[in-house]
Amino acid sequence: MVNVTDAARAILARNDRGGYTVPTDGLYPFQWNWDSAFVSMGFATFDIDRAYQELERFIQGQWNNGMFPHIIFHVPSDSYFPGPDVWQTEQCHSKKPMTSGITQPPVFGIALRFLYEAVLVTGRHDMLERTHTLFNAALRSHRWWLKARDPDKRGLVAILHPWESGSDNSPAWDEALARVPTTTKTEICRQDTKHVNATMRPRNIDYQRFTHLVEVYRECQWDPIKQWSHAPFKIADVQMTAILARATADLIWMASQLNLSDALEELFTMHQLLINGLNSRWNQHIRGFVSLDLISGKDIEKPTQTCFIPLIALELDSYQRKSIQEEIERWCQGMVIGIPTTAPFSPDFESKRYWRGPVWAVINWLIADGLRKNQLKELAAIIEGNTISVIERAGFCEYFDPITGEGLGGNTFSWTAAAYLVLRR
Ligand code: 9YW
Repeated sequence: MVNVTDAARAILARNDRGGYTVPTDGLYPFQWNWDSAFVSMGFATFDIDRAYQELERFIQGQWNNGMFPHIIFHVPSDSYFPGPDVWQTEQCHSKKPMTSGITQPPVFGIALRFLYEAVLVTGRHDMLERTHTLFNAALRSHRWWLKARDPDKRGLVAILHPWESGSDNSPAWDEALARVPTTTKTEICRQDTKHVNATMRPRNIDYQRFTHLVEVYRECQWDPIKQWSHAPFKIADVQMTAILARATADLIWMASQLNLSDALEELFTMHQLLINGLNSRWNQHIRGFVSLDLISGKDIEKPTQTCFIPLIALELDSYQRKSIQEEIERWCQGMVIGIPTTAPFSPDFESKRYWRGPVWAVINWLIADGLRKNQLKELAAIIEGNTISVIERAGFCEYFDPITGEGLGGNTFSWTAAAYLVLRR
């Protein structure tokens, strides 16, 4: 029998395109933002140089204004829509590589600390310059987040496109997305449904709205100020804010390790702002944290995994801890594997459709980490154990049906392999 750890490493090797990793063959042929951060942590469990390289190739795509784009198109490929011809972002960065025009969750700072901790264990002294370069890129990107996506200083950063959340068709975005027109000037040539069954993917009408949003921001020439005022979709997202807050805490740790006192002060201020923002989003009824629709002014009370992600950044009080523990256990009742990305008792739940129910290994990784941080170690261990065993049974799939445990979407997925390597340590 093949050793599963070896198989996970083999997936990363197979998806390696020379220093960067594609999420999977065919379906996603470029370097994705948060995928790469998770993947670098997977590499760090056995090859620290390759782990650094992953982040180094990624920052080649950083924009002049500091933004980390969601996709870096290192080499051309026509097997993905929308490609560079649709985004047209050339003026925003120094020519090559081409990139998309939106961002994704800033796991980068979390990964950087993970990698640097691995460096400290090996006692290598030759990684300092490389670490400084990555730290500076991360700091610039955090400054971009605060300036471009929280201009009103709420302590909550906003997404302007569902793709930015990384949970593209989550029910959390339904109401806000329904206000976005379906009209597009671009011909939509979906490639994803050539690789994966359409019933497991976002719907065509979602793609029309996704494309409409791209066109609006392209017309703003990707200027963050214009985008902010023209955005037809604007959500202060607790998942994004929590990842940014945690990454900021990890950069604070990095800055103290590297003796960067100037950066420390700035990072402390940033961190406090985000923690205050997140704390203000606790919702008693949902028993979790809720995002805010900045256009309607309404709280988004949909039970999705985003409600639990703030655990990675916050220290909960005992009431919140108990509520979240009970809520996660309730969501997992009767499931072969948790945690579903939409509560099974919700009318929006679909066990096979992408971010509307299926279990994602990296989401479990984040939530388990947040549970540990909040002294809920037993529940964390159960979630980690279940994630490991579903991967061992079903393979390195993109996501899993919580009711049956079946592996779905693309297979041979890099971040699922990385999650396995990190959780199995
Ligand atoms: C897309 C690569 C990406 C992930 C996202 C996931 C999906 C589709 O695949 O996005 O076209 O960008 O929703 O979180 O980064 O694995």
